[in-house]
Amino acid sequence: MQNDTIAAVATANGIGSIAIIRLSGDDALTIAKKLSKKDNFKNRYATLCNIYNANDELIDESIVIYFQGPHSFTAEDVVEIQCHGGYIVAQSILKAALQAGARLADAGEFSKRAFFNGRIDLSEAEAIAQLIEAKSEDAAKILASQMKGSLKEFIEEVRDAIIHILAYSEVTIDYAEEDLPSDLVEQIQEKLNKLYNLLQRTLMASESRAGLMQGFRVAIVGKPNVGKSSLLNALLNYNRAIVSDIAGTTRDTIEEQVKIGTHLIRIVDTAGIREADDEIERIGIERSLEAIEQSDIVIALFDGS
Ligand SMILES: Nc1nc2c(ncn2[C@@H]2O[C@H](COP(=O)(O)OP(=O)(O)OP(=O)(O)O)[C@@H](O)[C@H]2O)c(=O)[nH]1
Ligand SMILES: [Mg+2]
Repeated sequence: MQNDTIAAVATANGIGSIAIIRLSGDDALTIAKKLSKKDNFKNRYATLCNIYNANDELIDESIVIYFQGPHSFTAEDVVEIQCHGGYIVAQSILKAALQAGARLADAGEFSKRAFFNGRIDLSEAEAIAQLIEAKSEDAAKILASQMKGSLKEFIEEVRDAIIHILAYSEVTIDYAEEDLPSDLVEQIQEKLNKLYNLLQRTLMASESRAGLMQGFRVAIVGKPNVGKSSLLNALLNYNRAIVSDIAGTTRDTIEEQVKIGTHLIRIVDTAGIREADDEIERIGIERSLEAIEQSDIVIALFDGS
């Protein structure tokens, strides 16, 4: 059933000042009324409510906002319950909402409904999904503009250009006998070339942005004892990896995230590369070589002493 009412915790798991439980569908308001024992919700107004579970026990004091469809994210009736942050409270309210008739939303189901109800197109839905996971401020800026329709506009422009070219081509076929401009085929060729170059440039720009979007992966590699783990620890500002003057200390790859400037970087410390007799160390060295293959940037360290 398309219009059953879905519910989910919209905020990340963990401790925070608030958490949000979101409901969307025909029964969203009815469920909110049941949980709060209030029935005076005004469209787009924040209402302070006590929220109760199915046994009539108080779960939390929360702010409830009702967005009447179609003027909501999904274009359906939507209710957002802003409760105090923390895993237990949000999960208890979600459970109460499910007991009151909602169904647990699938991953991405709110955006899916927004898409099927014509609130957003696919490029915008994709931008929302990626914006949440943006790994740099620059990526977030690009995705925010995509969410507001910049990619959609670009695709529409390309589509219009293709339709234009198609119309020119059909004229040359349908009215071949007529007195058409002699350079019509050249005109079509020129338009096609322009479009081809534009798409090629866009594709290249999109590929060069991949690191920006997904976060750059940086591997620190070198011989044993050159200070790879020391560099990782210095970048992270805490002693994540064991450092010692014994060559071959790091056996396995160690991956961590670190924010450098406006970028979130995945940084990988690796086992020092040498001819190793030890089987475990050999496997570690193979992983170092794999890390080189999989990284966008490789920092090769050498002992300068
Ligand atoms: N003098 C000096 N010693 C350093 C420097 N960086 C690291 N060391 C020392 O060099 C030794 C090896 O450092 P690690 O960071 O464990 O070296 P690694 O490259 O991770 O070594 P493996 O894990 O065995 O491959 C330790 O005793 C460090 O204290 C540096 O810049 N100068
Ligand atoms: Mg090391």
